[in-house]
Amino acid sequence: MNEKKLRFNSKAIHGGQHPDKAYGAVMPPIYQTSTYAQTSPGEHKGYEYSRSGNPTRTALENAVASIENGTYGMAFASGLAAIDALLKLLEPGDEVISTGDLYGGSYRLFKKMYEKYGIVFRFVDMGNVENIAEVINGKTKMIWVETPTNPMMNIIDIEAVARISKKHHVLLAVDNTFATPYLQQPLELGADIVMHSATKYLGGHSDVVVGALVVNDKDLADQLYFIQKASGAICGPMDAFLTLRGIKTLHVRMQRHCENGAAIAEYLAKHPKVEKVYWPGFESHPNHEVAKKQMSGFGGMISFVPKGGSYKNAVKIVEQLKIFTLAESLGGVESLAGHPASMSHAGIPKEEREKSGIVDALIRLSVGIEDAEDLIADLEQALN
Ligand code: P1T
Repeated sequence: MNEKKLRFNSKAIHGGQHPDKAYGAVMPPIYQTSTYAQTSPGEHKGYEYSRSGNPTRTALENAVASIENGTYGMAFASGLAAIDALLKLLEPGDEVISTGDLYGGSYRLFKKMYEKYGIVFRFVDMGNVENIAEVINGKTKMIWVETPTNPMMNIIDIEAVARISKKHHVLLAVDNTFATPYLQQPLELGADIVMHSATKYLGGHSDVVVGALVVNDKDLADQLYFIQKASGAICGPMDAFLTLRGIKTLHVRMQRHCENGAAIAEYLAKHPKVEKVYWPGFESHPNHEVAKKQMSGFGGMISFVPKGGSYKNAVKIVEQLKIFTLAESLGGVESLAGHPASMSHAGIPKEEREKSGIVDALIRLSVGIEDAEDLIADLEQALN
């Protein structure tokens, strides 16, 4: 089977997968082991210690690489552990240009952890890629793009950023958590690295915390495998198994997330008690044309501001929801609601947060795959 030729849905199920060598198990066994017998020092069947490699993790790493149309995959203990590994490619004095609006935990990792090691982060509004040219310089080593952004749903033109990164010989890394490879494949658009919080749509069932990286370049992959082994923030075998099981239904789940997302975005946009809805599927979205070009659908993430909204008012609405669960995270089969200012983005100072539109009244929805009518009825009672 020439895997590269498979279409997405087939890859989600078969990509990088082979029946287990021992008994032909169709799903890779959960190799819950730290170590592997050697017949002589250094002589073994491919695995020596589970920090450097584990067959269940390999199965997940191959699957993620396959669905991202990449060559090398690495799985980590969390999305942030994956970003942390990536940042370890850098040296003191190096600079990173990042999207201004991004997951609060990524921002916190950049500012609170890596700035003290001498890495400089420059946050720019990449809705207009020209803004990158203003800050790029000889010390820039990486461009960090999150698209759609969390939680403002801004869309960044990956191909346009890739032209800039290639011209200046800097790495382009794309956090593909919100879109997933079902909707958007950054490596095909010129990115060097794709990152995932696999905790979200890839896992899909809110039962694991896992991160992943995918690259095509062998040297870059070797450096990242070295960091993965040397720093050790690896994904365990049970979590690898669960994430792999999630990936096998990614395409069918994403289809429904997109349908329900569209229904709810349109419902909210017409609601008299709603001030503003952020969703890239609207023609009025400032980068709708870019979203149409680089994504095959608009996903299930939506943010909105209630009319006359305040912190108190937003909190009251999310407390009233019955089917949407008020919780951190996103991308599972069940619908979740969040209040970015006090939850996912509390790690960003209020002033910075508000510059990118994360006002106190903003509510973020991760639309699940329940019946859209039930979700709409739930929003209706909460808004009223
Ligand atoms: O939670 P973790 O698996 O470590 O992934 C971090 C991360 C990275 N990138 C994006 C775009 C994310 O949304 C996240 C995690 N986000 C949440 C927990 C949240 O509620 O937004």
